[in-house]
Formats: sequence, structure tokens, C-alpha cells
Amino acid sequence: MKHFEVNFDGLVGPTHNYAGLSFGNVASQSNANAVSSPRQAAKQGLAKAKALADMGMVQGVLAPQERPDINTLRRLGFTGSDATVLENAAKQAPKVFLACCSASSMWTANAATVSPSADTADGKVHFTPANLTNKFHRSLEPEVTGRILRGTFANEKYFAHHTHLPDNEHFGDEGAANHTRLCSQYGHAGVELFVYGRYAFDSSKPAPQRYPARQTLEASQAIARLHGLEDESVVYIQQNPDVIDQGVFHNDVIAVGNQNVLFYHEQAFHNASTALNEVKQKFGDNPLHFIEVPTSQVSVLDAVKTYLFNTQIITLPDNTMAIIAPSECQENEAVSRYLEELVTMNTPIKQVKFFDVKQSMRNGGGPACLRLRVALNDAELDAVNQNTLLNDTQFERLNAWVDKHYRDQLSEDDLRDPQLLIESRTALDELTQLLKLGSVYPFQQA
Ligand code: SUG
Repeated sequence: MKHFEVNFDGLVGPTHNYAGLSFGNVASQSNANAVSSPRQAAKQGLAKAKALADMGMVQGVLAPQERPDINTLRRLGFTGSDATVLENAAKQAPKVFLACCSASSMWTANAATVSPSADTADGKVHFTPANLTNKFHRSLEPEVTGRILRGTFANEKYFAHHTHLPDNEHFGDEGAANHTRLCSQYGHAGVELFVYGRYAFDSSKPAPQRYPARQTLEASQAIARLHGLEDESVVYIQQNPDVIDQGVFHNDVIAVGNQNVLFYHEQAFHNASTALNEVKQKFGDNPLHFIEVPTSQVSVLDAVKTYLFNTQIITLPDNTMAIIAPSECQENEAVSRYLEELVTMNTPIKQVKFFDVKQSMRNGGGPACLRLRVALNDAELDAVNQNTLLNDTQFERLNAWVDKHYRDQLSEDDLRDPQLLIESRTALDELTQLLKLGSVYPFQQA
């Protein structure tokens, strides 16, 4: 039996825009109101996914969500035709309106937490969509995310789909962005690391002061229970509250793992040595590489600016590892120097490849945010909706689909344009046919 890590990249939606919605996410806040390019954003993402497929990786795509979210605006009391809802919401509640227009589902590292079958009690691959309660615009995602995941992993024999956790800050869950799986082979049982920012039910414990901690320990524990993970293969680690206060809003902005490699910043974790000892002990006798980046070489500020840790570490077909980094890492002196040194060190990481994902970076999303990792064996891969996997034909089709439907530029004012809603729905309707997803969007179910 063969095993793979499949990366499901989020297709950027037709309303990709910069609205400054994420307090605590420096890039999102500093690019508020900049003009975006949905077409360029979607194509940058597709190009990155296709490049990985061309390196021999198995690559899939996840559909974006319908925005503006007319259903939510109606729930909030706006009535009349869709055009009237848009006009009144934009005029009367501009901030609420912008939140209902975000294409944030593109960051599929936040779509769900996934546990591969080798780790779970019933031997199925488990999915729990993230409730993303900390940000209103992101809290609109989990229901449709669940439908998209069910349409993509549509086989009950192999895949178990859970409902997202209760929609409350006590169970704030940001999905795979705060979850890392270490293993010696993708098909072997692994150790799942859950990194949380705060305790929901104990205010005496350390917590950030300036920016919010989006993930709670209690949410992480609930996911581990739902997925049927054994205590001996789970480690809960508290994120260092000080780095959250410096703009590290998800753990994947300061740490990333792959197989037997954990690459992290010296300041990433609270009580790091205790936590890492537990990881070592639970991982067992197999070789394990902890690559700790010292502050003296890369500051937290540079890590946040360049997304050195929001890189993907992938295992290539020749079993060596590569880092997929944003071009910002190449442009920063300290970070590029560090990466040059890293590939000469005694670790499995042997090369770094840079990609231009600037449209996503400006909203605080590097290469790693754009993908949901799903470790699968060949039977499970066969059970995946094959239309969601990226081969040459599907790549061409998706690029043509973007060219046909996406605007080259989008500013805040364009979001109230009823024509944009029509264009977006037309695009998404065609996409569900291309990916054979079924009716996943509210407008398809009316
Ligand atoms: O949740 N940005 C996203 C970025 C998510 C990055 N994901 C990971 N690190 N895994 C967020 O903060 C900004 C939207 C805006 O400002 O328009 C936004 O939602």
C-alpha cells in the first residue's frame, strides 16, 4: 500500500479583497483598502499548486465560498432583492458588509483539522471544519466548508466528517493552522501536535495581552476526542503568548512540521523544552529532527514579515524534503541567509523553492495557509472525488475558468456591485460542475 500527503489548495474566490478584517494579523491590517487582483491571486495559487504537482506531489483543490454572503446579510436584517440587500448593507453597515465579502476561505489551512486513518480509532480519515469564531468574517465559513469537504471526500467507508465545534469563543478552533502531525512515514501512526493560544475555562493561565488567541486548549482537546486519537499520540502545546502579541496569530506563522522534521522559531512555544521532550518521548525511537531557528538569526518580526514558517515542507519522490517559500523570504537578508545555511545542515531539507503568492501574503497568508494537508493511502486517494485532483487538464480548465470569470482588479466600492454577485455565482456554479461537487452553495439550494 502506498501513502501520500495530498495538499488541497484553496482556490481563491472571485471577491478576493483587502479589508483589514483580521485584528492581530499585521499584513491584513496594514493592507486594508488596497486594490486587489482576484484573477492574479487565483492564478498565483494555481501556479503554486501545479508546480508541486509537477514535482511529483499529489495535489488537489478545494472550492471557495460564495461571497458576498447574502444569506448572512439577510439573517442580519437586510431585506429586498439581492441588489437592495447589497446596497443597504454597504451604506448602513459598511464594516459588517465588508466582512460578508471576504474571500478568506482561500486559506484552507484553516478549513479543518484532518487526522489520517493511521492515527484514528476507527481507521477512517477524520475531518472537523474549523469554526473560526474569533473573526466574524471567518466564522461564516464552517458550514459550507463542511459541504465542500463532504463533496470532495465523498465516501463514508473511508472518510468521517464531523460538525464544527460549538460556535463560541470557548471552543475557538482555527483548524490545521494550529495542528501539526509528525510521523516517520505518512502511512505510519504519528504524533499529532495541537498548539493552542489560551485556556478557555481557566483565566489564571498565561494568555496574550494585545492580540487575541484564536485557539483554545479545550477546542483542541475536543477535536482529538472526535477524531479518536490516543492520548499517547497527542501533544498539546501552548503557543508563546508574547509571539501572539507580535502578530503570530496562528501557530503556522512560527512553526511547521513534516514527517520527522519540526521547524520552529526559538520563541514559538510556551515552556518549549517540556513540550518538545513530550513530543520526543511520544515519537519513540525513530530519528526526529528539531530545527530551532534562533532569534539571533531571524527575529520574530522578520518571521512574521516573510512567513519563513508559513512555508510548506514537502517530501519529494526521492525522499528528500523541500521548502516551498514565498518570495518575501528571498528578499529578506536575514531569512535568505538562514535558508541558504539550512539546506547545508544535517537535516532532510535539501532545497528551497520560492513562489510569488503576494496577493495572498498581503492578507497574511503564505504558501502553507493556502493548503490543507491530507495524508492518504492509495485506496483512500481512489475514494477522493477525482475531479478535485489537479492534473494537466484540470489545471488548464481551472485557469480558463479564472480567465473567464474573474476581475483583474477589485476595490472596496466594487463589492456592492450587484453584477459582481452575479459574476461570482455564475463562476461558482460552473466550478461545482467542473469539480462535480454537487450543490454546496446556498444560492444553489434556494
Ligand atoms: O484569518 N486573513 C486570514 C489569513 C489566514 C492565514 N492562515 C494561516 N495562517 N493558516 C486570517 O487572518 C484577512 C482578510 C482581510 O483583511 O480582508 C484574513 O482573513
